[in-house]
Amino acid sequence: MKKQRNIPKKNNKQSNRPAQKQSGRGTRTDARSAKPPVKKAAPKPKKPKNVTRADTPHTQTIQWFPGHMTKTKRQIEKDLRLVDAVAEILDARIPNSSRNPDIATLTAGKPRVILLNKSDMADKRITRDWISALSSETVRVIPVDCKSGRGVEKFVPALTDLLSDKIESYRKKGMLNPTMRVMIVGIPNVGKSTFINRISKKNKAQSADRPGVTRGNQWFTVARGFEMLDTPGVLWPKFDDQTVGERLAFTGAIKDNIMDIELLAIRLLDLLKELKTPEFIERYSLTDDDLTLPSYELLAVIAKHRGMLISGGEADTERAAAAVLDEFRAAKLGRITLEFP
Ligand SMILES: Nc1nc2c(ncn2[C@@H]2O[C@H](COP(=O)(O)OP(=O)(O)OP(=O)(O)O)[C@@H](O)[C@H]2O)c(=O)[nH]1
Ligand SMILES: [Mg+2]
Repeated sequence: MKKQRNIPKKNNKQSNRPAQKQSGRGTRTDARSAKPPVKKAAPKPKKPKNVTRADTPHTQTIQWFPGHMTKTKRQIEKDLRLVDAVAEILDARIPNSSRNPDIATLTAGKPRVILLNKSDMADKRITRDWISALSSETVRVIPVDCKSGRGVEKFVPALTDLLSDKIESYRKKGMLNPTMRVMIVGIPNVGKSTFINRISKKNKAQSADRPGVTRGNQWFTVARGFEMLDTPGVLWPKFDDQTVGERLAFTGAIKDNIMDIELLAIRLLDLLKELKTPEFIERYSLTDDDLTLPSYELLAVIAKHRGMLISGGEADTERAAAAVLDEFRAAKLGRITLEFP
């Protein structure tokens, strides 16, 4: 019978407990000097008044590595000894940027299945190229669409094949039906919990369309002989290449409210203008001339075409920015892959 259960209580408790303060109680001599300085949350970047987007650079530094991600990394490291394999979920639209280098290193010794998720929103041909590029003797690559379930059925056979030697050695030791444990890892919002729900045909793992939903490691029995560990999405402390941060932001792996959404949409429009997908052109009723405009002007055109205006009839570019991002994330502007192998 399929059921949900928690891992050895000790681990689970640790993963849900708020991080303990290293206050050094007993050794502290001066309470004031020992107190860490109160950190104010960084204010959301705002467009300065009387300065137009034409005058300002259109890039922003994107970084999102809250404390719970450090905690998750530690927990992943701890739980690795309990698992036989790792399923790394990548976003098929950005297979390179959605690969967390820290987690890849951390889990390097384990047999691995890579799931190229959200393949329903990616370019089919480029996904095929990625499958060839990422596959190897010890790594199986499967394109999946966890929203509809397409491709998910290939996971258990691929894993069984990958772990055949291990399963055989368990059987030789007298374990006729050994349980294989798999850790699911990936960046925030990539579809880890949705995958678990799909494969178990139950809706026990909490999922939603925003990054940072899962907050602790949790075990699920998903199929005969398989248990899976859902983990919270993890990023890394610094993106050396800011295009990586941007692509993660475009696809919804980074919390929107820490970014300037208008700047982000302008950068996305830089790409969409080049790609010129029919869906993009038709959806915003764009002319050839519109496509030659600087992206901050194009955003205003889109706002006007959509009737998004503020008092005085000016374009509401902030609303338009949110719409462009939402619609890109829902593949309403076409099946777009941003990275090639
Ligand atoms: N179109 C599409 N949407 C998907 C797919 N897989 C997941 N989603 C959606 O992506 C969103 C995020 O899914 P989750 O399963 O919560 O993602 P997660 O990786 O568990 O996220 P965190 O727990 O925040 O790290 C949800 O709205 C899902 O419906 C897919 O293959 N295609
Ligand atoms: Mg989740």
